[in-house]
Amino acid sequence: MSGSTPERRMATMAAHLRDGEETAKEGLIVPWPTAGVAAASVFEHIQQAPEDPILGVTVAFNKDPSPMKVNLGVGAYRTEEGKPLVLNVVRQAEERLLADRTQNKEYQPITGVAQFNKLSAQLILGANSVAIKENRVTTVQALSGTGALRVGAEFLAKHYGKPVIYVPVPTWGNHNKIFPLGGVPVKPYHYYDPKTRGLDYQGMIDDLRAAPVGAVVLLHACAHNPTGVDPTEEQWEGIRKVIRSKQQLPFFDCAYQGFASGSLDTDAHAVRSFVADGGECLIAQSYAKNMGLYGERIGALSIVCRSAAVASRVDSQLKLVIRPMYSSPPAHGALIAASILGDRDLFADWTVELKAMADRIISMRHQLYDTLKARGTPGDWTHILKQIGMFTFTGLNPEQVQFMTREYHIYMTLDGRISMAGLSTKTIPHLADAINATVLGLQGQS
Ligand code: PGU
Repeated sequence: MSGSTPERRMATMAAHLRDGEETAKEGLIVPWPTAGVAAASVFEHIQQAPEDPILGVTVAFNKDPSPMKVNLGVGAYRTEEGKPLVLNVVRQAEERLLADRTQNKEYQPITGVAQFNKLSAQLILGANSVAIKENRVTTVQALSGTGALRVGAEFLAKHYGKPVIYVPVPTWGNHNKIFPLGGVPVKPYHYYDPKTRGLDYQGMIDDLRAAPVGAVVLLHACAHNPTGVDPTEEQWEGIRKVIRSKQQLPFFDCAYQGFASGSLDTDAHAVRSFVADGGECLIAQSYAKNMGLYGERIGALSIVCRSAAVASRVDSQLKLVIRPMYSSPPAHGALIAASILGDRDLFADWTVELKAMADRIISMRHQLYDTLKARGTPGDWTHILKQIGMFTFTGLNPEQVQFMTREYHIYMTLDGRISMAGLSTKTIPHLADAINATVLGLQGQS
């Protein structure tokens, strides 16, 4: 009893403190991690990972001190001067946002900026879309195209009975990683025919017919990456019929709306034809390329459903996918995109700037083709003219690519893809020299 007087308690505390000091002095408390045990990192076993096949090209490019180097790896638009481009409409939208003192930095809802979602669905499906009018479309803001695909994958893994996705061969390499990590295994379907450097339409149709009923099918909405080969409208019709007859679920990856033809509506044709038949589909949209908002990470995932009631339930479940992944998306890119999409004048100016980017890419195709012809480079290079969108799938093999990088400081992905948007009138002769040399020099060795 007497032990609990305030004096005694103070004395006991002081003794504890002294004990602690003594213990430290005697070296019994030793700062971690030098305490007797081996000082190896708990991460010692970790292997150096390889660079990303696409983004790693930029890493290698940045390290090269050569003044003649050209980066044709990443699909990012460059001006004639080889500089990244910030669209005028984006600058204007940002100025408006900056001047608007009602803007704050609050959290966005889990599904993002509502106005942005509404306008994104309209952009891809059309302002008069019946599905939108019937409230059958649910749209969530996403971390650009990649984020939209990832959220879509996890949603399918959780809620769709046939979580397997068929992807074209070849396809954007990240598809093969995003879907399995999101819980949806990937299977291939024939797409590109190296012999014709065009679409293997029959191979594709046969594979889709052989794929299970209900399988998910990944389709590049336009400007197929990496091949630049798209089905014709007639072929899309054939593809649509097979997919619908087998009750398969189309998942459109739409990263290049406006870049293929220069027209937003023309490039939305395939998606709209699938929505017009009343069936369901998923659509991943990106504003990286068509608004040049690469680093803002702004995109959207839309799921077109049979009824408004289903769409509303789907929306509620998408929130449960997003909340534990990143809680809610960043506001800035969505506000820029919504300002442009929602303003008649900015929208009109955007279409002009977008067309100018698409036209410059097309003119690069002609210039490269003409320059190779003028050099007398062996081979048929008409695919440079025929393929569309940001990329040309040259047909050059990995040894030829490595030769061009080593000898000419031209950086591109090993599959022989070049980003036409990275070329300029100044750099085309250099690229043509490199292609000419590699075709002449290494011919017969591959
Ligand atoms: N889908 C396709 C078909 C793409 O080509 C890309 C970008 C994306 C989605 C993802 O774009 P977001 O930036 O997430 O909206 N592909 C480019 C960019 C570099 C990369 O690999 O991410 C490319 O060079 O292939």
